[in-house]
This record gives sequence, C-alpha cells and structure tokens, in this order.
Amino acid sequence: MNQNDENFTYNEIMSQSSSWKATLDGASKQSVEFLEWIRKPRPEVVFTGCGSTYYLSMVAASIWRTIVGVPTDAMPGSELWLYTDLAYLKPASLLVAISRSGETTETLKALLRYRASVKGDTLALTCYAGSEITHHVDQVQLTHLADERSVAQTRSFTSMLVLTQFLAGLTAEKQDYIESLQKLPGVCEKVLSTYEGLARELGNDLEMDQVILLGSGINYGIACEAMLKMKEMSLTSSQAFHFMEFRHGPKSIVTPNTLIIGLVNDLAQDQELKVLEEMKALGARILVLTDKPERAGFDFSVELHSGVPSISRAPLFLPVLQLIAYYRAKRKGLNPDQPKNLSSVVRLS
Ligand code: F1P
Repeated sequence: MNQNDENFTYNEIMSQSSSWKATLDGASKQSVEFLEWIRKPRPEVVFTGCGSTYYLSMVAASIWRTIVGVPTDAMPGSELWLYTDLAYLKPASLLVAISRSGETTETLKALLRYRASVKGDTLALTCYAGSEITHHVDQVQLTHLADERSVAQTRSFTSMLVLTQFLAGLTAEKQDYIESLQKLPGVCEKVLSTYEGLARELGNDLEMDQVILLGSGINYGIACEAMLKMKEMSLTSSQAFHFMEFRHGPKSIVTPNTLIIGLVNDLAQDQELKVLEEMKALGARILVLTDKPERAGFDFSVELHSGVPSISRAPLFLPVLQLIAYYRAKRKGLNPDQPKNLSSVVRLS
C-alpha cells in the first residue's frame, strides 16, 4: 500500500491532470444562452474570493484583462463586502465570485452587496453544485472531479483556474488560446512524475527554515497561493513578493537557510533571473521554475517544457510546489489533510 494512500492531500495533488481534463471537457459544453450572456460587452469585470480563491482571483484578473481586453480587478471578499465604495465599481459590470465550497461567508456577503449596490451581473465558479453561492448568482460554472476532502486547496484551485482560462477564451472567442489549454493536463502529468523526487528532497530538508516565493505579472497570484500552501500544510514561515520588489528591503531577511522559489516568466526572465542570481550571492538556496532550460548555476530547477504561451501556463507552476509543502508536512510529522487551526470553510456567525 502506497505510504501516501491514507492522505487525501497527496491523492488530490497527484490527480490534478484528470481534474483539469474533466473540467475542460465539461466547460466545452455551454448553452447558446450562456455564451451570449458571458460575451455581453461590460465596462469592467471584478473577481472575488477568500484565501486561496482571492489569490486565484488575482491570477484570473490578469488573464481576463489580457485575453478579453476589458478593465478587470480582483478583491478579497471581505473588502468588497465591507469597503464596497472604495472599489468604485462601475454599474452594469460583471462580478465573478470564486469559491471552492460555495459557502464562505465573506464571499456570499460580497456577492449580495454587489448585487444591491452595483446591480451588475454575477457568475459563480465553484466545485460544488447546489452550494449556497449557486442560489445568489445569474450563472454558475462548475469544475469536475476537483472536489477535495483536505482543507488546503490543491486540485480545486488549479481546476478553477483552468476553468477561468477556458471561459476567458470562450468570451473572447480566441480558439487558439482554448486549444493551448488542452495541452495542460498532459504537461501536468509529466511535470509531476518528473519532479516528485525533487519535491520530496526539498520537502524533507528541514534545515530550510523559511521559504520566499517570487512571481510577477500573472505569476504573482500563483506565488501567493504557493506561499499559503507552505503555511497551511507545513506551518513553514513563507512570504510572497513581486520579483523586483524583493530588492527593496525584504531581501534583508535572506539567510543560508532560506529557500527562494522563483516562478520565472518569459516576458521578463532576464530581470527575474538577475534577482535570483543576486539572492544566490547572498547565500540563499534557489529553486527556479521556468518553461525552458535556463543558464545553469541555480541549486534546483523545474523545467515545464509546456509548449504553451505564458498566458496559458500559470496552473503548471503549482503542482510541484504543492508537493514540496506536502512532503515538508509529512517530514515534520504533521497531517497535511487537516492543518493546524484551519477548517475547509470559514463561516462567520
Ligand atoms: C476559501 C478558504 C480557503 C482556505 C481554507 C478556508 O474557501 O479561505 O482559501 O485555504 O480552505 O477557506 P472557498 O470560499 O474557496 O471555499
């Protein structure tokens, strides 16, 4: 019996490829009514969620802005609920509320506030049909095979991201973008099998006492989500920064026991690799994730060889990082399925 079998988290991480495939297949079957609705011209789009799904909203907003070409923003559910006027939301816009459970109080409150004050259209992305959120929106889009028994989001997050990417391609009627997404499940499978050993090696190295995630553009939200996995699953001190921001003060915390994980994007890789080289000179250990082989010289590297443009690639950065957090939790004798102090849904009274 595989020593991981009793862990839901491990099985959920390793099954992402099939969740992505099932979600893409499901999303390809849309009604004419939905296609007309999602393609309605709107002055802006806002994504919202909490915790992981707020970070997902950040990635989603970058992708939607680029692929669909409309002003798009991301806000935590609590900010949209309690500080709505600060957002200065345009009428007749679209709110996309993302929630694995469909039950998180702040996200539900944000949705009701948006409907009352902005009177815009609303779409829910969730893993659970019939969840509370589905009763308060105009349209619902579901992932498939992405529900989870563990608290920390893994396949639910990346499947809701792949779903968002697909919907952006549908909205903009960009068939080439939609085609590129079909490659993701196969690449995910290959990345997981190629790099599980490295993830276990890094997860087992308890000398590393803090993890810094660096990501820019679309990858900043991915860096934030990976940071949260390190905290939730393995109780590791972790922080996320935009690549170039790290020099402006935070780099002061770098020690020889710091692991810096750089999610390098083609669009700015020279500048981003320079940051990693400087941090290596400060003594940090560096894990670089890129699409193609980069000049050597870093301690560890993950090469995605995705064959897709950077705007399609974002979900592929996460599975190995989820595994690092998982193996680190196991090495520390923790239960990654049930992180300390956490529940899988935050319901406020
Ligand atoms: C949001 C959330 C997760 C977090 C934890 C508690 O849930 O805050 O981001 O990791 O699982 O719930 P949801 O609204 O996406 O269900």
